[in-house]
Amino acid sequence: MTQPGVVHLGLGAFHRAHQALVYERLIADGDPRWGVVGVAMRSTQLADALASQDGLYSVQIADARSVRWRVPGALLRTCVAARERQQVIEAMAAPSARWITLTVTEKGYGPDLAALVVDGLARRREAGLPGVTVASCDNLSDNGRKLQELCMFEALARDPALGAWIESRCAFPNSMVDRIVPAATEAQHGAAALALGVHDQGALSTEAFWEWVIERRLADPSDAARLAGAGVTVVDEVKPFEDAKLRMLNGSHTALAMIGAVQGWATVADGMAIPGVRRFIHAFMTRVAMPGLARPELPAYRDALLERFANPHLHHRAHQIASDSSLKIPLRWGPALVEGLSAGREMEPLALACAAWMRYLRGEDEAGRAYAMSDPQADALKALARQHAGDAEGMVHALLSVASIWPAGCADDPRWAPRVVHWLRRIEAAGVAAALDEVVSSHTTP
Ligand code: CS2
Repeated sequence: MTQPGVVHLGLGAFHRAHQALVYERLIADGDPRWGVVGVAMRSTQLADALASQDGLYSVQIADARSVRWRVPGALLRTCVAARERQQVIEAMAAPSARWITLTVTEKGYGPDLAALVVDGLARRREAGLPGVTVASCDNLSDNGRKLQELCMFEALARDPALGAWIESRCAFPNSMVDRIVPAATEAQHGAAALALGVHDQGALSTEAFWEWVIERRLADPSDAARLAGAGVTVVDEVKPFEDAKLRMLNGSHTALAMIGAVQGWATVADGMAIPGVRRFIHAFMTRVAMPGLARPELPAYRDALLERFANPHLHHRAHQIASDSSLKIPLRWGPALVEGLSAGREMEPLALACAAWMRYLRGEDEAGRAYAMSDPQADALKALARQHAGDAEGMVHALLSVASIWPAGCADDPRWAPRVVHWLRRIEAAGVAAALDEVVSSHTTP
């Protein structure tokens, strides 16, 4: 009988098309301890829809080579943290619980999250239960350590003994997870109905590729071999993998999202079908993201990413990726910018992407169609862009001075700000497509 061994916080599409399949594989391999209690943080609709389907949903796995469907069975039950907080705490404090995993997005890492996790851990301690592995799986660098700090801060404020228990019994590994999973759409529900003959309100679509790299820092060290057996990479140091993913995949994604929103194409695959866009992303990865990365075989990693982005089965909307860009840019572009500046590297593709972000803040594409922005700072950023409309230098200075997004000093850095001004002017004068061609052809390989 499958046991609820994992409490997963963040029941979005990503978890259900990635980790839920790994847990299912572990169960299928004969270890029943990987059943999942799926916790939606706020939204009730999906959690209830999945509950009404006994936790079952379909995943279409498609790329150029094949189209397959899976119906993972690892999700045992669902609940909603905002509605059933007590149930979440009890799930974390159940004797069967061994792991807490999280995909709560960049903006989820605040005191509320820490309070929830620490409530669960405190209950385990009171009940004399063993510690658990608490694995952040969000696109943050050093995600395990960040979560650990957040939880330790909360625990120590409550009771030093609780802090000491968490420190000695629980493990917070860093981890990098990767699989492109677009948000579910009505169209995907329709595709599932056609292929499987069922009405599935949880239907998802993803690519064949997946990767999960986790630090060897687990509450139960014997889990390392189990995870490895299911295809997870267990390593001493996640950083090379995390850096490569954040800068190459996510960094390119954010660039694509900005360019796509401004040019008005709908999905990443639509953009990748335009030769100039594909050449630009190749240049962005090669010239901006790859220098300084330590993941082995970067050119092959880049080429595989270009193929993944071009996968026509994935209807991954540019505007979905563009959401929360003010939180994503510092993680995805910031480190390459800081390192590039200190190494004196040319970073024209990044300067262009940065200018495209500024153009994106106007809120309408090149054909004059308005779009909505989903970003906690949208109003303030749009106001800044509006205030400096028609004044590229003023706009670049104002926007690069937003300290929560850009590295200190870059608004006045003569190697950076004028390059962004240049590309913003080119975008305004000639359009994004022409600017992309210019940045690609201007470069002569050293
Ligand atoms: C994307 C990611 O929406 C986004 O910001 O860049 O969700 C990306 O698809 C995943 O990290 C891929 O593993």
